[in-house]
Amino acid sequence: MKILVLGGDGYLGWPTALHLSAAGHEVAVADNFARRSYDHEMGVDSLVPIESLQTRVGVWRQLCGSQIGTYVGDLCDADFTYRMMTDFEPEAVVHYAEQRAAPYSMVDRKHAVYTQTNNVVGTLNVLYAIAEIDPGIHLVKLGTMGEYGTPNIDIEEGWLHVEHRGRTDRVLYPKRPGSFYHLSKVHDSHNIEFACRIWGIRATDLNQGVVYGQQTDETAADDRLATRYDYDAVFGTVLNRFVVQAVLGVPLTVYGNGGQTRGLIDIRDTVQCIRLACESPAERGEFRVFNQLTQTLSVLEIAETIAAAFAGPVTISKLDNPRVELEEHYYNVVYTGLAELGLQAHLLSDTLIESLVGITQRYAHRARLEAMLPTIQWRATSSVISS
Ligand code: NAD
Ligand code: USQ
Repeated sequence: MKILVLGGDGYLGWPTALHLSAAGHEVAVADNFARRSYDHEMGVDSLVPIESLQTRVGVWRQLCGSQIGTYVGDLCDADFTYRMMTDFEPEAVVHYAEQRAAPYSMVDRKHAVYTQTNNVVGTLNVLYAIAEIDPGIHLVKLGTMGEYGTPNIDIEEGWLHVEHRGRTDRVLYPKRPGSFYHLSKVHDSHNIEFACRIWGIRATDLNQGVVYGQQTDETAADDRLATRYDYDAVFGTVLNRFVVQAVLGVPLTVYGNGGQTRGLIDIRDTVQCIRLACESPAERGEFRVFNQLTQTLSVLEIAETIAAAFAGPVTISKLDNPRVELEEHYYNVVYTGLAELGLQAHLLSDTLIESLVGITQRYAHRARLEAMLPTIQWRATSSVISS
Protein backbone atom coordinates (compact mmCIF):
# COMPACT_ATOMS: atom_id res chain seq x y z
CA MET A 1 0.00 0.00 0.00
CA LYS A 2 1.00 3.64 -0.40
CA ILE A 3 0.96 5.11 3.11
CA LEU A 4 1.63 8.72 4.11
CA VAL A 5 2.75 9.22 7.72
CA LEU A 6 2.00 12.75 8.98
CA GLY A 7 4.27 13.68 11.90
CA GLY A 8 6.84 11.19 10.57
CA ASP A 9 9.78 12.89 12.30
CA GLY A 10 8.26 12.36 15.77
CA TYR A 11 8.65 9.81 18.57
CA LEU A 12 6.05 7.46 17.10
CA GLY A 13 5.84 8.63 13.48
CA TRP A 14 9.43 7.77 12.60
CA PRO A 15 9.39 4.16 13.94
CA THR A 16 5.99 3.70 12.28
CA ALA A 17 7.35 4.81 8.90
CA LEU A 18 10.21 2.31 9.25
CA HIS A 19 7.89 -0.51 10.34
CA LEU A 20 5.52 0.10 7.40
CA SER A 21 8.45 0.31 4.99
CA ALA A 22 9.96 -2.93 6.37
CA ALA A 23 6.58 -4.61 5.85
CA GLY A 24 6.80 -3.76 2.14
CA HIS A 25 4.58 -0.68 1.96
CA GLU A 26 5.52 2.41 -0.06
CA VAL A 27 5.92 5.12 2.58
CA ALA A 28 6.32 8.90 2.68
CA VAL A 29 6.54 11.08 5.78
CA ALA A 30 5.54 14.70 6.40
CA ASP A 31 6.64 17.00 9.21
CA ASN A 32 7.17 20.69 9.96
CA PHE A 33 9.71 19.96 12.76
CA ALA A 34 7.52 21.75 15.33
CA ARG A 35 8.55 19.12 17.89
CA ARG A 36 12.23 19.97 17.49
CA SER A 37 11.38 23.66 18.00
CA TYR A 38 9.56 22.99 21.31
CA ASP A 39 12.88 21.56 22.54
CA HIS A 40 14.60 24.82 21.62
CA GLU A 41 11.87 26.77 23.42
CA MET A 42 12.30 24.66 26.58
CA GLY A 43 16.08 24.23 26.45
CA VAL A 44 15.91 20.44 26.48
CA ASP A 45 16.64 17.66 24.03
CA SER A 46 15.78 14.03 23.46
CA LEU A 47 17.90 11.92 25.85
CA VAL A 48 18.90 9.69 22.93
CA PRO A 49 20.42 11.84 20.17
CA ILE A 50 18.38 11.89 16.97
CA GLU A 51 19.54 12.53 13.43
CA SER A 52 17.94 14.93 10.97
CA LEU A 53 15.05 13.50 8.94
CA GLN A 54 17.19 13.57 5.80
CA THR A 55 19.97 11.54 7.47
CA ARG A 56 17.46 9.04 8.88
CA VAL A 57 15.90 8.45 5.48
CA GLY A 58 19.34 8.10 3.86
CA VAL A 59 20.50 5.52 6.43
CA TRP A 60 17.32 3.47 5.93
CA ARG A 61 17.86 3.51 2.15
CA GLN A 62 21.48 2.35 2.59
CA LEU A 63 20.46 -0.41 5.01
CA CYS A 64 17.58 -1.95 3.11
CA GLY A 65 17.28 -0.22 -0.25
CA SER A 66 13.83 1.21 0.49
CA GLN A 67 13.13 4.86 -0.24
CA ILE A 68 10.97 6.82 2.22
CA GLY A 69 9.66 10.02 0.62
CA THR A 70 9.72 13.29 2.60
CA TYR A 71 7.44 16.33 2.60
CA VAL A 72 8.49 19.24 4.81
CA GLY A 73 5.62 21.56 5.67
CA ASP A 74 2.78 22.49 7.99
CA LEU A 75 -0.62 20.78 7.81
CA CYS A 76 -2.19 24.10 8.78
CA ASP A 77 -0.99 25.32 5.35
CA ALA A 78 -3.79 23.91 3.18
CA ASP A 79 -1.86 24.44 -0.07
CA PHE A 80 1.00 22.30 1.27
CA THR A 81 -1.41 19.60 2.48
CA TYR A 82 -3.28 19.44 -0.82
CA ARG A 83 -0.07 19.45 -2.92
CA MET A 84 1.40 16.60 -0.86
CA MET A 85 -1.74 14.45 -1.10
CA THR A 86 -2.05 15.04 -4.85
CA ASP A 87 1.63 14.27 -5.38
CA PHE A 88 1.90 11.09 -3.26
CA GLU A 89 -1.60 9.65 -3.93
CA PRO A 90 -1.77 7.66 -0.66
CA GLU A 91 -4.22 4.84 0.00
CA ALA A 92 -3.90 5.45 3.75
CA VAL A 93 -2.88 8.53 5.74
CA VAL A 94 -1.57 7.94 9.27
CA HIS A 95 -2.03 11.19 11.16
CA TYR A 96 0.30 11.73 14.14
CA ALA A 97 1.10 15.39 13.39
CA GLU A 98 -0.16 17.26 16.42
CA GLN A 99 1.14 19.06 19.51
CA ARG A 100 0.81 16.14 21.91
CA ALA A 101 1.87 17.20 25.41
CA ALA A 102 -0.89 17.93 27.94
CA PRO A 103 1.40 20.15 30.10
CA TYR A 104 2.52 22.18 27.04
CA SER A 105 -1.14 22.91 26.24
CA MET A 106 -1.69 24.11 29.85
CA VAL A 107 1.25 26.59 30.04
CA ASP A 108 -0.85 29.67 29.28
CA ARG A 109 -3.38 31.09 26.81
CA LYS A 110 -0.83 31.24 23.99
CA HIS A 111 0.11 27.57 24.27
CA ALA A 112 -3.52 26.45 24.59
CA VAL A 113 -4.52 28.42 21.50
CA TYR A 114 -1.51 27.13 19.58
CA THR A 115 -2.29 23.52 20.52
CA GLN A 116 -5.93 23.64 19.55
CA THR A 117 -5.32 25.66 16.36
CA ASN A 118 -2.48 23.43 15.23
CA ASN A 119 -4.33 20.20 15.95
CA VAL A 120 -7.88 21.06 14.90
CA VAL A 121 -7.02 23.14 11.81
CA GLY A 122 -4.36 20.67 10.62
CA THR A 123 -6.85 17.81 10.88
CA LEU A 124 -9.59 19.81 9.13
CA ASN A 125 -7.22 20.48 6.23
CA VAL A 126 -6.45 16.76 6.02
CA LEU A 127 -10.18 15.92 6.03
CA TYR A 128 -10.92 18.41 3.23
CA ALA A 129 -7.92 17.21 1.20
CA ILE A 130 -9.14 13.60 1.46
CA ALA A 131 -12.73 14.52 0.56
CA GLU A 132 -11.72 16.65 -2.43
CA ILE A 133 -8.75 14.67 -3.79
CA ASP A 134 -9.77 11.05 -3.16
CA PRO A 135 -12.54 10.16 -0.68
CA GLY A 136 -11.40 6.54 -0.79
CA ILE A 137 -8.25 7.35 1.23
CA HIS A 138 -8.35 5.74 4.69
CA LEU A 139 -7.52 8.19 7.50
CA VAL A 140 -5.84 6.50 10.46
CA LYS A 141 -5.89 9.19 13.14
CA LEU A 142 -4.16 9.10 16.51
CA GLY A 143 -6.58 10.02 19.25
CA THR A 144 -5.98 9.37 22.91
CA MET A 145 -7.48 7.45 25.82
CA GLY A 146 -7.54 10.75 27.71
CA GLU A 147 -10.44 11.86 25.50
CA TYR A 148 -12.72 9.75 27.69
CA GLY A 149 -11.33 10.91 31.02
CA THR A 150 -12.13 8.60 33.92
CA PRO A 151 -15.92 7.98 33.82
CA ASN A 152 -17.62 5.86 36.44
CA ILE A 153 -18.83 3.38 33.78
CA ASP A 154 -16.96 1.02 31.41
CA ILE A 155 -15.17 2.77 28.52
CA GLU A 156 -16.36 1.34 25.19
CA GLU A 157 -14.54 1.62 21.85
CA GLY A 158 -15.78 5.05 20.78
CA TRP A 159 -19.51 4.35 20.63
CA LEU A 160 -22.09 3.82 23.37
CA HIS A 161 -25.48 2.13 23.08
CA VAL A 162 -27.89 4.12 25.23
CA GLU A 163 -31.40 3.41 26.36
CA HIS A 164 -33.26 6.52 27.42
CA ARG A 165 -36.94 6.69 28.37
CA GLY A 166 -37.76 3.56 26.43
CA ARG A 167 -35.79 4.46 23.27
CA THR A 168 -32.31 3.33 22.19
CA ASP A 169 -29.54 4.88 20.09
CA ARG A 170 -25.83 4.47 19.29
CA VAL A 171 -24.02 7.67 20.22
CA LEU A 172 -20.41 8.82 20.39
CA TYR A 173 -19.09 7.92 23.83
CA PRO A 174 -19.33 11.00 26.12
CA LYS A 175 -15.96 12.67 26.66
CA ARG A 176 -14.53 14.43 29.72
CA PRO A 177 -10.85 15.10 28.96
CA GLY A 178 -8.30 16.57 31.34
CA SER A 179 -6.32 19.18 29.36
CA PHE A 180 -6.65 21.55 26.40
CA TYR A 181 -4.48 19.07 24.47
CA HIS A 182 -6.79 16.14 25.22
CA LEU A 183 -9.74 18.40 24.32
CA SER A 184 -8.17 19.08 20.90
CA LYS A 185 -8.40 15.34 20.21
CA VAL A 186 -12.08 15.32 21.18
CA HIS A 187 -12.72 18.17 18.72
CA ASP A 188 -10.82 16.19 16.05
CA SER A 189 -12.88 13.05 16.73
CA HIS A 190 -16.11 14.98 16.29
CA ASN A 191 -14.89 16.59 13.07
CA ILE A 192 -13.74 13.24 11.66
CA GLU A 193 -17.03 11.47 12.52
CA PHE A 194 -18.90 14.34 10.85
CA ALA A 195 -16.73 14.09 7.71
CA CYS A 196 -17.39 10.32 7.50
CA ARG A 197 -21.12 11.00 7.84
CA ILE A 198 -21.42 13.80 5.27
CA TRP A 199 -18.77 12.91 2.68
CA GLY A 200 -18.65 9.13 3.10
CA ILE A 201 -14.89 9.08 3.76
CA ARG A 202 -13.39 6.27 5.87
CA ALA A 203 -11.54 6.79 9.15
CA THR A 204 -10.11 4.89 12.08
CA ASP A 205 -9.68 6.87 15.30
CA LEU A 206 -7.15 5.18 17.57
CA ASN A 207 -7.56 6.17 21.21
CA GLN A 208 -4.07 5.32 22.34
CA GLY A 209 -2.89 5.05 25.94
CA VAL A 210 0.45 6.31 27.27
CA VAL A 211 3.30 4.89 25.19
CA TYR A 212 6.53 3.57 26.73
CA GLY A 213 9.79 2.22 25.36
CA GLN A 214 12.23 3.68 22.86
CA GLN A 215 13.20 0.95 20.40
CA THR A 216 11.50 -1.09 17.72
CA ASP A 217 13.06 -3.85 15.62
CA GLU A 218 13.70 -1.34 12.85
CA THR A 219 15.11 1.59 14.89
CA ALA A 220 17.45 -0.81 16.71
CA ALA A 221 19.17 -1.69 13.43
CA ASP A 222 21.41 1.43 13.52
CA ASP A 223 21.99 4.21 16.09
CA ARG A 224 21.23 6.77 13.40
CA LEU A 225 17.67 5.40 13.13
CA ALA A 226 16.92 6.07 16.82
CA THR A 227 13.70 7.78 17.76
CA ARG A 228 13.26 10.44 20.44
CA TYR A 229 13.36 9.67 24.17
CA ASP A 230 11.74 12.44 26.19
CA TYR A 231 12.23 12.67 29.94
CA ASP A 232 11.42 16.30 30.79
CA ALA A 233 8.30 17.22 32.80
CA VAL A 234 6.54 18.61 29.72
CA PHE A 235 6.96 15.96 27.00
CA GLY A 236 8.32 12.98 28.95
CA THR A 237 5.61 10.39 29.56
CA VAL A 238 5.23 8.70 32.89
CA LEU A 239 6.87 5.27 32.50
CA ASN A 240 9.83 6.52 30.46
CA ARG A 241 10.32 9.35 32.98
CA PHE A 242 10.33 6.93 35.92
CA VAL A 243 13.03 4.81 34.25
CA VAL A 244 15.20 7.89 33.66
CA GLN A 245 14.65 9.04 37.26
CA ALA A 246 15.63 5.60 38.59
CA VAL A 247 18.85 5.62 36.56
CA LEU A 248 19.74 9.19 37.56
CA GLY A 249 19.16 8.31 41.23
CA VAL A 250 16.47 10.97 41.77
CA PRO A 251 13.05 10.19 43.29
CA LEU A 252 10.29 8.96 41.00
CA THR A 253 7.78 11.84 40.77
CA VAL A 254 4.35 10.37 41.48
CA TYR A 255 1.76 13.17 41.20
CA GLY A 256 -0.72 13.09 44.09
CA ASN A 257 -1.29 9.69 45.67
CA GLY A 258 -0.66 7.83 42.39
CA GLY A 259 -4.04 6.09 42.31
CA GLN A 260 -4.81 7.51 38.85
CA THR A 261 -5.01 4.63 36.38
CA ARG A 262 -4.02 4.85 32.71
CA GLY A 263 -3.89 2.62 29.65
CA LEU A 264 -0.37 1.75 28.53
CA ILE A 265 1.20 0.43 25.34
CA ASP A 266 4.72 -0.58 24.27
CA ILE A 267 6.05 1.42 21.28
CA ARG A 268 6.56 -1.91 19.43
CA ASP A 269 2.81 -2.50 19.71
CA THR A 270 1.99 1.04 18.55
CA VAL A 271 3.69 0.46 15.20
CA GLN A 272 2.01 -2.95 14.90
CA CYS A 273 -1.44 -1.44 15.58
CA ILE A 274 -0.98 1.19 12.89
CA ARG A 275 0.05 -1.41 10.32
CA LEU A 276 -2.94 -3.61 11.21
CA ALA A 277 -5.36 -0.65 10.97
CA CYS A 278 -3.95 0.35 7.56
CA GLU A 279 -4.04 -3.18 6.19
CA SER A 280 -7.73 -3.68 7.23
CA PRO A 281 -9.33 -0.33 6.37
CA ALA A 282 -12.61 1.02 7.67
CA GLU A 283 -15.57 0.90 5.27
CA ARG A 284 -16.55 3.95 3.23
CA GLY A 285 -18.58 6.23 5.52
CA GLU A 286 -17.44 4.38 8.63
CA PHE A 287 -16.00 6.17 11.68
CA ARG A 288 -14.25 3.21 13.32
CA VAL A 289 -12.79 3.60 16.80
CA PHE A 290 -10.33 1.33 18.59
CA ASN A 291 -8.87 1.76 22.06
CA GLN A 292 -5.14 1.28 21.56
CA LEU A 293 -3.69 -0.04 24.82
CA THR A 294 -2.56 -3.42 26.07
CA GLN A 295 -2.88 -3.05 29.85
CA THR A 296 -3.88 -0.63 32.59
CA LEU A 297 -1.87 0.33 35.68
CA SER A 298 -2.06 3.07 38.28
CA VAL A 299 0.78 5.58 38.38
CA LEU A 300 1.89 4.18 41.75
CA GLU A 301 1.89 0.64 40.30
CA ILE A 302 4.07 1.88 37.42
CA ALA A 303 6.51 3.46 39.90
CA GLU A 304 6.60 0.29 42.04
CA THR A 305 7.13 -1.91 38.95
CA ILE A 306 10.12 0.18 37.85
CA ALA A 307 11.52 0.26 41.41
CA ALA A 308 11.24 -3.55 41.68
CA ALA A 309 12.90 -4.18 38.30
CA PHE A 310 15.77 -1.69 38.81
CA ALA A 311 18.96 -3.17 40.23
CA GLY A 312 19.66 -0.37 42.68
CA PRO A 313 17.99 1.79 45.32
CA VAL A 314 14.93 3.74 44.15
CA THR A 315 12.85 6.24 46.11
CA ILE A 316 9.30 7.17 45.24
CA SER A 317 8.19 10.70 46.07
CA LYS A 318 4.57 11.85 46.10
CA LEU A 319 4.39 15.45 44.84
CA ASP A 320 1.42 17.81 45.11
CA ASN A 321 -0.43 17.05 41.90
CA PRO A 322 0.15 19.90 39.40
CA ARG A 323 -2.81 18.56 37.35
CA VAL A 324 -6.51 18.43 38.04
CA GLU A 325 -7.41 14.74 37.76
CA LEU A 326 -9.12 12.07 39.87
CA GLU A 327 -6.60 10.08 41.91
CA GLU A 328 -9.06 7.34 42.92
CA HIS A 329 -11.55 6.22 40.30
CA TYR A 330 -13.18 3.35 38.44
CA TYR A 331 -11.37 2.35 35.23
CA ASN A 332 -12.48 -0.49 33.03
CA VAL A 333 -11.71 -0.20 29.31
CA VAL A 334 -12.79 -2.34 26.37
CA TYR A 335 -9.87 -2.92 23.96
CA THR A 336 -10.69 -5.90 21.81
CA GLY A 337 -10.78 -4.35 18.30
CA LEU A 338 -7.06 -4.33 17.57
CA ALA A 339 -6.56 -7.78 19.12
CA GLU A 340 -9.24 -9.03 16.70
CA LEU A 341 -7.21 -7.55 13.83
CA GLY A 342 -4.22 -9.63 15.00
CA LEU A 343 -2.28 -7.52 17.54
CA GLN A 344 0.28 -9.65 19.41
CA ALA A 345 0.79 -7.56 22.55
CA HIS A 346 4.08 -7.10 24.42
CA LEU A 347 3.03 -6.62 28.05
CA LEU A 348 5.31 -4.63 30.37
CA SER A 349 8.14 -6.93 31.39
CA ASP A 350 11.41 -6.82 33.31
CA THR A 351 13.20 -7.41 29.98
CA LEU A 352 11.75 -4.23 28.49
CA ILE A 353 12.57 -2.24 31.63
CA GLU A 354 16.15 -3.60 31.64
CA SER A 355 16.58 -2.65 28.00
CA LEU A 356 15.25 0.87 28.68
CA VAL A 357 17.59 1.13 31.68
CA GLY A 358 20.51 0.20 29.40
CA ILE A 359 19.59 2.84 26.83
CA THR A 360 19.15 5.42 29.61
CA GLN A 361 22.53 4.60 31.21
CA ARG A 362 24.25 5.06 27.87
CA TYR A 363 22.91 8.60 27.47
CA ALA A 364 22.39 9.64 31.14
CA HIS A 365 25.09 12.32 30.82
CA ARG A 366 22.76 14.24 28.46
CA ALA A 367 19.98 14.65 31.05
CA ARG A 368 19.21 18.07 32.55
CA LEU A 369 18.02 17.38 36.10
CA GLU A 370 16.24 20.77 36.36
CA ALA A 371 13.94 19.74 33.49
CA MET A 372 12.55 16.80 35.46
CA LEU A 373 10.36 18.66 37.96
CA PRO A 374 6.87 19.83 36.92
CA THR A 375 6.38 23.61 36.71
CA ILE A 376 3.08 23.79 34.83
CA GLN A 377 0.10 24.08 37.16
CA TRP A 378 -3.37 23.21 35.82
CA ARG A 379 -5.09 25.46 38.38
CA ALA A 380 -3.19 28.56 37.20
CA THR A 381 -3.87 30.21 33.85
CA SER A 382 -0.19 30.95 33.37
CA SER A 383 2.91 28.96 34.36
CA VAL A 384 6.61 28.99 33.54
CA ILE A 385 7.38 26.26 31.05
CA SER A 386 10.59 24.96 32.63
CA SER A 387 12.97 25.82 35.41
P1 NAD B 1 5.74 13.89 18.65
O1 NAD B 1 5.56 15.31 19.07
O2 NAD B 1 7.05 13.25 18.92
O3 NAD B 1 5.43 13.77 17.07
C1 NAD B 1 4.49 14.56 16.40
C2 NAD B 1 5.15 15.08 15.12
O4 NAD B 1 4.21 15.89 14.40
C3 NAD B 1 6.35 15.97 15.42
O5 NAD B 1 7.48 15.53 14.72
C4 NAD B 1 5.91 17.36 15.00
O6 NAD B 1 6.98 18.15 14.49
C5 NAD B 1 4.87 17.06 13.94
N1 NAD B 1 3.85 18.11 13.79
C6 NAD B 1 3.12 18.71 14.77
N2 NAD B 1 2.29 19.62 14.23
C7 NAD B 1 2.47 19.59 12.88
C8 NAD B 1 1.90 20.29 11.80
N3 NAD B 1 0.98 21.24 11.98
N4 NAD B 1 2.33 20.01 10.54
C9 NAD B 1 3.27 19.06 10.33
N5 NAD B 1 3.86 18.36 11.33
C10 NAD B 1 3.47 18.63 12.59
O7 NAD B 1 4.55 13.06 19.29
P2 NAD B 1 4.37 11.47 19.42
O8 NAD B 1 4.65 11.10 20.81
O9 NAD B 1 5.08 10.78 18.31
O10 NAD B 1 2.81 11.34 19.21
C11 NAD B 1 2.27 11.20 17.91
C12 NAD B 1 0.75 11.22 17.99
O11 NAD B 1 0.29 10.16 18.81
C13 NAD B 1 0.19 12.51 18.55
O12 NAD B 1 -0.96 12.88 17.82
C14 NAD B 1 -0.18 12.12 19.96
O13 NAD B 1 -1.25 12.90 20.42
C15 NAD B 1 -0.56 10.67 19.82
N6 NAD B 1 -0.35 9.90 21.07
C16 NAD B 1 0.90 9.85 21.63
C17 NAD B 1 1.10 9.12 22.81
C18 NAD B 1 2.43 9.06 23.51
O14 NAD B 1 2.50 8.52 24.63
N7 NAD B 1 3.52 9.55 22.91
C19 NAD B 1 0.01 8.45 23.39
C20 NAD B 1 -1.26 8.53 22.79
C21 NAD B 1 -1.41 9.27 21.61
N1 USQ C 1 2.38 11.48 36.04
C1 USQ C 1 3.00 11.38 37.28
N2 USQ C 1 4.31 11.70 37.35
C2 USQ C 1 5.05 12.12 36.28
C3 USQ C 1 4.41 12.22 35.03
C4 USQ C 1 3.08 11.90 34.95
O1 USQ C 1 2.38 10.99 38.27
O2 USQ C 1 6.23 12.41 36.44
C5 USQ C 1 0.97 11.10 35.92
C6 USQ C 1 0.07 12.20 35.40
O3 USQ C 1 -0.43 13.00 36.44
C7 USQ C 1 -1.02 11.39 34.69
C8 USQ C 1 -0.29 10.14 34.21
O4 USQ C 1 0.92 10.07 34.96
O5 USQ C 1 -1.99 10.99 35.60
C9 USQ C 1 0.05 10.15 32.74
O6 USQ C 1 0.81 11.32 32.45
P1 USQ C 1 1.73 11.39 31.14
O7 USQ C 1 2.44 12.71 31.15
O8 USQ C 1 2.54 10.16 31.01
O9 USQ C 1 0.63 11.30 29.99
P2 USQ C 1 -0.42 12.33 29.44
O10 USQ C 1 -0.21 13.70 29.93
O11 USQ C 1 -1.78 11.76 29.63
O12 USQ C 1 -0.07 12.33 27.89
C10 USQ C 1 0.60 11.25 27.24
C11 USQ C 1 1.05 11.76 25.89
C12 USQ C 1 -0.16 12.16 25.07
C13 USQ C 1 -1.13 11.00 25.01
C14 USQ C 1 -1.50 10.48 26.40
C15 USQ C 1 -2.28 9.19 26.36
O13 USQ C 1 1.94 12.86 26.06
O14 USQ C 1 0.25 12.52 23.76
O15 USQ C 1 -2.28 11.42 24.34
O16 USQ C 1 -0.28 10.17 27.10
S1 USQ C 1 -3.56 9.15 27.58
O17 USQ C 1 -2.96 9.47 28.87
O18 USQ C 1 -4.11 7.83 27.55
O19 USQ C 1 -4.54 10.16 27.20
